[in-house]
Amino acid sequence: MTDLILHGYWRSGTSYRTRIALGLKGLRYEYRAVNLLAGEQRGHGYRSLQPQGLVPALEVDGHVLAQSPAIIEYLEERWPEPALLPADLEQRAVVRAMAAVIGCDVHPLGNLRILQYLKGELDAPPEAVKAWIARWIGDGFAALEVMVSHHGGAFAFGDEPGLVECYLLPQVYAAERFEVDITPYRRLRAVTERALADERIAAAHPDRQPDASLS
Ligand SMILES: N[C@@H](CCC(=O)N[C@@H](CS)C(=O)NCC(=O)O)C(=O)O
Repeated sequence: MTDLILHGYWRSGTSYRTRIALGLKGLRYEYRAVNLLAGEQRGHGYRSLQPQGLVPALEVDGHVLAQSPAIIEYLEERWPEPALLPADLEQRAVVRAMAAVIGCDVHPLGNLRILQYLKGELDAPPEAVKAWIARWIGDGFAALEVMVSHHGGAFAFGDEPGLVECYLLPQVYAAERFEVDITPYRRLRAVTERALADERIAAAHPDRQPDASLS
């Protein structure tokens, strides 16, 4: 029996995406909350696990894995079934590209430390920060909506939930949290709703985490 410990934070998009991947794989894990608002991620204890001071980190049989894309790829390679990626090589590249729209080009721009920098060091007013968040989510979602129209079925790619849902759902959650209008993205909303009806995915939702009361 593999010993898995996930260090994460309920509202963190990268923790949420890792929880979805673990859930889709049917893997049980111990959850250890890192309170980002209290700055626990920057403390010596957590940094000794993840030198960047970012969640998530996954301990697997005593090995510490960092960076959610690397963690999710590890899960896919170690536990190939059920698969998060399609078997076909070109299709795998498409799925990775769809995930990267969020993982590389949207999520990093709305991260806690980026927003803290805009508000603090650049003294950006709240409406400017809100516009910043909406701008990058809007750009990414508009592109992903097109990609889903090309490759989607019941889910973002084909008819089963997989890697794209791991990335998409947390970003939709963040968009709603920051009051970004997502009504134009009909397909993304439909995929999200369908995915949340799957208990393996629903159990990963921020509101269902033990640290959900921390704000
Ligand atoms: N590329 C990293 C990003 C991790 C990341 O940005 N984590 C955020 C939460 S979603 C975090 O720990 N933020 C803490 C901070 O900004 O101080 C990954 O995918 O794991």
